[in-house]
Amino acid sequence: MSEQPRPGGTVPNPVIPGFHPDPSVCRVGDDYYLVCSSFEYFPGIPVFHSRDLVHWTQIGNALDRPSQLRLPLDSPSSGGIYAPTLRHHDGRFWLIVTNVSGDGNLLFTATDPAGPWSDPVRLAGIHGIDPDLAWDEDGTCWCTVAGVSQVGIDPTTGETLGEPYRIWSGAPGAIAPEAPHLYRIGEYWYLMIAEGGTERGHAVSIARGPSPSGPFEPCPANPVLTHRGIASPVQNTGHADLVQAPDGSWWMVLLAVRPRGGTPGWHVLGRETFLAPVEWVDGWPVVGEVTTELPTPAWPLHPAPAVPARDDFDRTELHPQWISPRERPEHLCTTKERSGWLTLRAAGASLDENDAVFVGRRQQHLACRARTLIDPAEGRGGLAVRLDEEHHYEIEAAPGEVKVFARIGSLRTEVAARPVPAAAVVLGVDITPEPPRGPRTGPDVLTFGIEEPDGSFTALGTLEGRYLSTEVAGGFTGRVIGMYAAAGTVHFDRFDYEPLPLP
Ligand code: 6LW
Repeated sequence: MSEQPRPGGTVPNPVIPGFHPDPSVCRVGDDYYLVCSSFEYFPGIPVFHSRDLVHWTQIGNALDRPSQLRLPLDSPSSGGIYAPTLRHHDGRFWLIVTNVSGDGNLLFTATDPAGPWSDPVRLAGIHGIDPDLAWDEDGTCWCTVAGVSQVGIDPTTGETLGEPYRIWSGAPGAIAPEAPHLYRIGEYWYLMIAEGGTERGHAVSIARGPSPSGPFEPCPANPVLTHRGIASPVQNTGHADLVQAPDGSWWMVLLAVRPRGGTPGWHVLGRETFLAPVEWVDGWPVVGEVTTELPTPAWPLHPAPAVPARDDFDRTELHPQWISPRERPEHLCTTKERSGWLTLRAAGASLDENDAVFVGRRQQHLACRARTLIDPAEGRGGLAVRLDEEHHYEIEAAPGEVKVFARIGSLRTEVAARPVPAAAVVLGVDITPEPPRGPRTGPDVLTFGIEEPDGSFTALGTLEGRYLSTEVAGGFTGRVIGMYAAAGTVHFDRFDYEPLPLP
């Protein structure tokens, strides 16, 4: 289905909402592909497809086998998979990424970006994060990492062809020169990086030179993008990649956050993928405004088929949106045991544990609601909003009882308890903006409750959203909403996720 562009209209930005940071993009013909970081979650590296740069459909996860993604039980949340680069070269897709929880830099290839992706080639000689791949005119493959340093590699064996050396470090004194991407554009090689750290000081800078290794001359207008100190609903802009559309126009994908509330502002959806137009002036990129709306591009739009609000668990394979911390063995998580239901079997005793059995999807809207029908006859489990092991809220069902729990840092507390008939029960959460109450207003509130047989919602406990924000919890991810097992075996008949209107 295609839609004619609306001249002068806008489309929503972020183009991929929710915890989808460190975007890397490439185009093959009329098709764009994009990947993001996935940290402690399995499967890893969501892969998206688009025909218009605006509407993106998740077509898989690049790392969907344990042989590709090892996340040991003791690996911390916000460890794991950082900052992939996706490129198309020589008829193949190439994906290079760091697993900071043990395996280091890894290279994967595929002929179809939806998968299957190869097993990893290890790059034992490359030690930085945020690896980039670029091929020069002679066919040499250059790997550039945060710092910023570079070395030639043999991408088929992972061997380094020499010693890595420093090529540019961005603004003198700036922290965290990272996220390098190298491009041949016109007569120059361009090296684009992020700097200033992934928080409010985040920025994108660029330099150019005569060869992939420089010497590099910084852009006089650096940083070419930053929202430091700028009044905008979109903050932390950085970690970007460039792509050219078939009509010759240039575009940037980047990460940014949407903080809300009073001071200091809290963001709860993690770092999201935004799109911005780019013009070239005197051989340097000038980035258009990054805000919550984007001028409609000058080509027909191809709206992606919406992910249905309800997952009935009627297919034997889970939709690629579903992710789990560290691993998801079939004996603990399956749709094959009870037809039309997701069955979870407890390992860890609660979401505080690294081996907790949890299957969730990213929260992608500032206001939304989730419902799930759980049969707890053989165990205990529920519906949770998770940031990490130390920051999560949940509503939990056991036969005849429902409880609401909050874990904030080292504190764990039971918020509410209520007897219910010993039968399947619909658990729910409504996430809505916190009503204004001055400078300390938080981002949102989460109301947990149960759906009664007549469809009405009985609230059992309301909790402040700020404690499930990155500004409180730290780390690199965002909220994930889903189902878990805490004891025995629990079955889920369906999961509903719907955006709610913002006031
Ligand atoms: C990533 C780095 C960054 O490796 O955060 O914002 C790190 N940029 O480039 C984790 O996403």
